[in-house]
Amino acid sequence: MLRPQDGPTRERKSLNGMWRFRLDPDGVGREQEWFRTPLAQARDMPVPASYNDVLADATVRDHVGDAWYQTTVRVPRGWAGERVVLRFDSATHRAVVWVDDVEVVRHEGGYTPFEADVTAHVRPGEESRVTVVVDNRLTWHSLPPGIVEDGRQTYFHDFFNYAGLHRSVWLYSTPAAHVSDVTVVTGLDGGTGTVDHRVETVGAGDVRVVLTDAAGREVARDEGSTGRLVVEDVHPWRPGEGYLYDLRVELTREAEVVDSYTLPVGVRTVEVRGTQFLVNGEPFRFTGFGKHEDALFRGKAHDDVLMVHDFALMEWTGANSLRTSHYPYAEEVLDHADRHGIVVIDETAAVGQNLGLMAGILRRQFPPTFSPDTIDDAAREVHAQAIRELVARDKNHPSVVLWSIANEPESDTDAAVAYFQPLVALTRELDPTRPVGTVNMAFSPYGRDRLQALGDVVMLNRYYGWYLHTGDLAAAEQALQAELEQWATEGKPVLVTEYGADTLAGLHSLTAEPWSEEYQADLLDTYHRVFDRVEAVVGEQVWNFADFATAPSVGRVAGNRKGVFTRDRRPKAAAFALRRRWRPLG
Ligand code: BDP
Repeated sequence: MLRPQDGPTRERKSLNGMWRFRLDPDGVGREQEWFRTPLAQARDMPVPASYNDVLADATVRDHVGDAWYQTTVRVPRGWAGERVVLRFDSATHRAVVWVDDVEVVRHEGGYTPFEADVTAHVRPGEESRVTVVVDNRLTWHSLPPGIVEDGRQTYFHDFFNYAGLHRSVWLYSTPAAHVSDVTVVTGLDGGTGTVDHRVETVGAGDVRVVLTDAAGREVARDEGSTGRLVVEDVHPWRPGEGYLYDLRVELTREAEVVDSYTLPVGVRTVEVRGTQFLVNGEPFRFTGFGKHEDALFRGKAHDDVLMVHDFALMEWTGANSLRTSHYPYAEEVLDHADRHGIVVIDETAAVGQNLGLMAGILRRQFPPTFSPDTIDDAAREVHAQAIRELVARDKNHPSVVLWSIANEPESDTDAAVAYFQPLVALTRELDPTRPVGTVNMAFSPYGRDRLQALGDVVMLNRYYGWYLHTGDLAAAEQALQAELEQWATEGKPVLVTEYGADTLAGLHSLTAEPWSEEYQADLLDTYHRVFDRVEAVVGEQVWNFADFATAPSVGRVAGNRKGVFTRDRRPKAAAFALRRRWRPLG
């Protein structure tokens, strides 16, 4: 799915800014057709933002159900005769959209874009009313899953259920005949690069593709909707150096360029060979973090300032990678990673699919995780659609090297295998060029887990020294080493996608005291000693980059404190420890 862009044949108009906003606690707005009139009793709400923390109002923060957004937009006069599209970069967790009185699109899933061709419903030069109802309820059929009982929301993942319009909203134009999709797959053979392209179009015309280097010089061109461009003396994209070419895709009729779309392209390869993870044929070792889209006031809103700052802090630590735990991030993040050579593990919003674990944590009984009463075949189809949308959105990003289709699902039952087998197969079918896997949790260690066998890499979240052997790093070191040696026998690369300890910034201790800054740094050092002794370990991603908001719980102090930075991005001692390991030369 192509992002909107400005170009010779296309224009964008941002709908970001102040919208009108109203909660719908009784769920009557759809029936009363609130979209037909200016939203009554509305308050101001900035977009993009999670609505939860913007106002000083607990009913907004803890709202369960529908919330309404409304704005007006004047369609540029110059767009007469063009195709006009309304696009939401995300709406969490599901939405219905009206233009004036007409429903134009509905979408399930809070972290991927959706759009509607609204040409028939707008008039260039005139104003239109755009109304969106956003529903934040999590059910057995949503990703992530949850349950609503007596108006209260329970969920099974460890981050706050922020909702709203978290990302940009656009109105954009394209010509009626246009480029509707582009897929590139790149290859390297010595100093020669290849860019295979597949272009989809709507309407009559011929396709031409032109590849230019970062200096704007043309390096290859081709005619036709599929083909291979060959780049001599290629400048590859590589971790640490986000070199990008531009692929200009044109739809032409005779001498006229009807539509033009420019896609940044990084020429690189990814391959799993034995226990190695190869980028451009060379062993790659992941350092970095599991992150969250999370910040004060704005919740999960995308924000360029915060993004650039977070990448600067990651670079300061020496991180070369991140996992988009636990949902697809804003596309701006992937663009930035592309440009800066940061490697990304791209994850779906499948988190909390383990009711056995939650029974212990929430102290209540649950039916089996994967069953006709819980996560069933219909839920699996929602998951499949989320994978389709993720791959469709992110397939062309050189930074994305690995798909993670679930975090810590139940993984030791026949039902789990039956649920995941087709999803792994689907991911491979949609994208045969990237490895795929699921992330394993500690209660399904080697010998018990049955999902890692399905994936191309082993991904493990481990908390020895925190949830297990709390305060005893010597025992943690032994246990971690023993388990990693077992996983190494799988013959696949092993990535430790989470390890860490909750830490209250400013708490210091001479002894091995959990929650102190020294304990967090010592725990990371302990893990690193073990990683360096087990050759199959090719990835270390600390949990978490920064402290983040969660639902209230006795194990959380105003959120999860496993950040090596605080929520306002101040370093804890562990940040310096990581920098010493990942950037030994400063
Ligand atoms: C892991 C989860 C992650 C949690 C983390 C923790 O993958 O989302 O935040 O544990 O407990 O199980 O801090």
